[in-house]
Amino acid sequence: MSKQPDMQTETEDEGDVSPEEYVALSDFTGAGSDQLTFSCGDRLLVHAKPSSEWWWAEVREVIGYAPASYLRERATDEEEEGEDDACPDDPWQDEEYFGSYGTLRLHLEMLSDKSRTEAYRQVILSNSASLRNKVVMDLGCGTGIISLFCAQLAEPSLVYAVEASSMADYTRQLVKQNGCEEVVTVLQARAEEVELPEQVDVLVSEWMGNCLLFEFMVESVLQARDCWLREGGVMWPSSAALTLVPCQAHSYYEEKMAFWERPYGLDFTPLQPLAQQEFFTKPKFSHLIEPADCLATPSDVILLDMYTLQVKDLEEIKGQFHFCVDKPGSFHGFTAWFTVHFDSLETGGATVELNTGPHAEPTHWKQTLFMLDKPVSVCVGDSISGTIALHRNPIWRRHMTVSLDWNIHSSTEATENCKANTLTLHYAT
Ligand code: 6LC
Repeated sequence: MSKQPDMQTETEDEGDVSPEEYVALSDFTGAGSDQLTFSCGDRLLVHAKPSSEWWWAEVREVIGYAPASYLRERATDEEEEGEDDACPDDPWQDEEYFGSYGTLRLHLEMLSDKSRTEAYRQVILSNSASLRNKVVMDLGCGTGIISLFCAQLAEPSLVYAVEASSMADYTRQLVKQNGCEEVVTVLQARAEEVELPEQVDVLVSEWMGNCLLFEFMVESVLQARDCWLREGGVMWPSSAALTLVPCQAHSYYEEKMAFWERPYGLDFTPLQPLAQQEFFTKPKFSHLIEPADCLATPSDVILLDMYTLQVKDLEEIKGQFHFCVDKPGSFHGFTAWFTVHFDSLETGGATVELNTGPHAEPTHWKQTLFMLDKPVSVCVGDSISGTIALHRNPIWRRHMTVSLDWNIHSSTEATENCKANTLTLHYAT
């Protein structure tokens, strides 16, 4: 373990602590002058680890921040010779991932989320007639709530409840306890490896992560669709949208950045660049934005069609935005959230929606906040346009980097920010 940089004196920094050697697992292009750009296989010297996501490192005598998840510790020369691939043992981190779903904490959080759970219940209820005699697969069933709704509110012929974690043992008991064992079959397996005796009419799953895609459980759903969904079968959810809005975030900015201006009457502003790197270069996942902090009308930037989306499409997903500021204020960042839609099994039947945005009931996903380096004051009529790109981490398959590239055009010449301001920000997860 290296020492935390904030515990070092300057002399220690230069003398005692020798940098650690790391190897780049993949290419990375830095955004802005304080992030490094490097190629797969490059050797980096890591000088400090100010946060778990971004390290202060050196490559070819250039110093800057590098995303920790792109680096692996360099083995000794002898070990290095024997290694020909840089892949970690488990890029999906399945042991840790399914381990956490083997305990109750996350299931309690998901089941306590009324908007989420009621949305799935509503989907089953409003399609109960059409679900009669249908075969359903519930992918990642957890405690089996969706399968139990199917069995109790409709009359499917069978529900295959697939769950990879050890929770599956309990799910089997819950199915029995609620008298649904004739209809619901619990299979403890990764969906990618499960063998079903037949194809299914409906593939239902609650796969959405923070900022929609984090965890990338959606890949398992797409693979199951291609293997097990019959021609003309239904996907629930059927589509998903990621929505973005430019916003104010006064209290978060105060808490993490303005704090350093005059704590206890002292000037701590030299710490602000560190604060920026530590707090603002990763998304803040558990943000709840007030509708009043939206500076423009939110806009859908990415739309996913669950029937046509392919696993390879997940590597890089891009969207565009063009916002017209309708409220003067401090532009602190962008907030993102998602909405999913469930098509009806009946033609012309009503669609069910699960919306995780600020105008709907809060969910356990909350919203995701991406902070800018510095706030920009904006006026009514200014326009903020740009692109968003979700880059799946080439090594750690459940992670992604979000890049926002934006510029502001001021509506009034008088505004100090009237020049176009283009900036790309990378947020690593
Ligand atoms: C749902 C996660 C549940 O789905 C959790 O119980 C986890 O163990 C299970 N799960 C995830 N991926 C798979 C898979 N490939 N095969 C079988 N079970 C799986 C909530 N998480 C999100 N909505 N993100």
